[in-house]
Amino acid sequence: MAVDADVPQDSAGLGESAFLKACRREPVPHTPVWFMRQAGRSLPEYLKAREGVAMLEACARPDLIVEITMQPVRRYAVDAAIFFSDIMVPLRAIGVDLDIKPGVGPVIADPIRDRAGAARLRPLEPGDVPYVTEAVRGLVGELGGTPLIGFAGGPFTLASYLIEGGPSKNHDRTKALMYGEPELWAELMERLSDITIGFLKVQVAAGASAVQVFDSWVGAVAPEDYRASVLPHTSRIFSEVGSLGVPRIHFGVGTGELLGLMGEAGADVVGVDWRVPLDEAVLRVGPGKALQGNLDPSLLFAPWEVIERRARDVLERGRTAEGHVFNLGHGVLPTTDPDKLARLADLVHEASAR
Ligand code: 1CP
Repeated sequence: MAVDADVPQDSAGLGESAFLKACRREPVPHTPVWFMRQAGRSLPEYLKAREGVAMLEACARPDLIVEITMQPVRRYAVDAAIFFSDIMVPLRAIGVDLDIKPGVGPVIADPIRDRAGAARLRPLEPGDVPYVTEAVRGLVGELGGTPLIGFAGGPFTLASYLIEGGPSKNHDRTKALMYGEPELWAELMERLSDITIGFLKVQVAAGASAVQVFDSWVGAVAPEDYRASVLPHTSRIFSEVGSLGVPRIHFGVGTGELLGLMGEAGADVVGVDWRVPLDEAVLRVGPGKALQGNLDPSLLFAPWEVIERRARDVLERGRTAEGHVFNLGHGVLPTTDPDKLARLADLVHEASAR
């Protein structure tokens, strides 16, 4: 049979992975599991790899990206790897003056609050992030049959860092701009969406098997404002990324009241934090979607019996979804014991084996 040069050959058997099958709502041998922020400060080997290397510098070094992405895959029986980078990396790559400060997070030198600021946000080209392409290619070779998830920030969350100038509790300047200057807001969201689309395309072109959009802080917005001021942009992101043919995951924190709208945005999988039980989330998101989640990350500090009981409950409720990817409801907290995560990944596999 002739081989179409444009169709990637799946020699590693990725199409058979439980993670990709669950994203596509196909039958799985067991519920797949991975952990948001599975690489990072909870791992001693991560702290060692990062010694004397600033966060943004690490994100620009293919050798470190590959090593740090692989660390949790070596430790845990996870069904997917997540590319080690940060949502701010593409913004830095197009020239925004920002840093990721230890113990703080992203800090912007000159916050963006007007037209001239927005105009600085040009689209991302593959040539802006050659280290991402190189690292993804290297990872795909090392990972074999384990899929690699590429990711980018959602437009509201990126806008919040750029407008506030750093991490924010209430996102008040961001929402003031959204309410008060709708045209400038729309322009900002357009430009950030283009950057997100560009960053996801680079990762998929280099071999990532799925993508996740982290609109982590969008839960700060009321449903009617989400519909008017965020959804059109997120919908465009998922529509443009849809042509790449990989599953698309959409995640935010505190989004219980937005789950239906997030379902409408067009991703294949909707991430759910720990505040809404998965069987209730199924009803809110609506048909035709897989769900990802949703054990409270703080549960990892409870005795094992409690973790086990709650993880089994998540699996049970997840059975009502058309597809379920087990995860935490948000990222692994830095003081989490890695041995508990290892045990949790094993438990998910054992307890869900079909
Ligand atoms: O020095 C360090 O170790 C810095 C800590 C750190 C790490 C390990 C930051 C700074 N970013 C990251 C990596 C990272 N960031 C990953 C890959 C790791 C993995 O999942 O295995 C991912 C997916 C992100 C994405 C990210 N960055 C998000 C969305 C995910 C989420 O947790 O909601 C957000 C909001 C950021 C911003 C950011 N970068 C770093 C921090 C501490 C923060 C949050 C700051 C805040 O509270 O606002």
